[in-house]
Amino acid sequence: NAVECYNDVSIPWPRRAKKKFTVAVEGNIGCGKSTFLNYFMKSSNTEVLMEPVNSWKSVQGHNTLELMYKDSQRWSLTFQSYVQLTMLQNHVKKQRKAVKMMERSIYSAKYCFVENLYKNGMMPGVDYAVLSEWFAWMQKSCNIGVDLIVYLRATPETCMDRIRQRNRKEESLVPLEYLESLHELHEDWLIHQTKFPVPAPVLVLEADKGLSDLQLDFETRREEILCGNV
Ligand code: DCP
Repeated sequence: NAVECYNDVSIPWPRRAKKKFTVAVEGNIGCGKSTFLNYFMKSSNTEVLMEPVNSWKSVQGHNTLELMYKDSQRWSLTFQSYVQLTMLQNHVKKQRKAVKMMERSIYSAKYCFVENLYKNGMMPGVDYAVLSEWFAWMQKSCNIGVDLIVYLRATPETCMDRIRQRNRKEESLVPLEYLESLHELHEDWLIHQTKFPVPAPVLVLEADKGLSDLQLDFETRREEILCGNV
């Protein structure tokens, strides 16, 4: 199958590259996913699906991201159900190139973000139950497979600095504790692998580094990232 073929280094690269491969790029808010994706966007065999954050800010004129941060009890379900829809659209989107790279996935939306909101009392139990039912159904019924997860692992403090620097108005209300809680959920899911199923092998990149050092890592690990030889 496609994954085995990508892992089989005895097959010459151009032939391996003809098989389809999906990479999900995960990590906390502000960890540098966009930088990573912009870097790999230059590879001719790779198509990049950036997170549809702009569409979340304008759903028929409604800024659902802002609503969620302003009153999470009221608007988390609205926001996260729209995130789930746009993620699903990206998962099932027809892949034209050998490698499809996605910013986040339907998995981190559920296992990290929805879980965080619920566990910290920002999402009512009934909303969590409805999202969970949808998620379980989509897992059974839709093609949401991922072949590799790249985890950009940064400390919550680094993420906070980067969020402040980029100054996205909706995120002015994000406290450090929110990032700490999200960090723990990413760690539980992708490093300790105790809490939720991990849908693919995980490649970890330490993302506290400065941009030029990080780009060196991107280059060194390029073959693993694009071929799945973790
Ligand atoms: N978000 C959320 N729930 C999700 C997905 C995202 O609440 N299921 C929020 C968190 C951020 C915003 O949406 O406020 C953008 O999320 P990302 O962390 O995915 O994207 P960034 O642009 O912050 O990524 P990076 O800085 O790593 O490039």
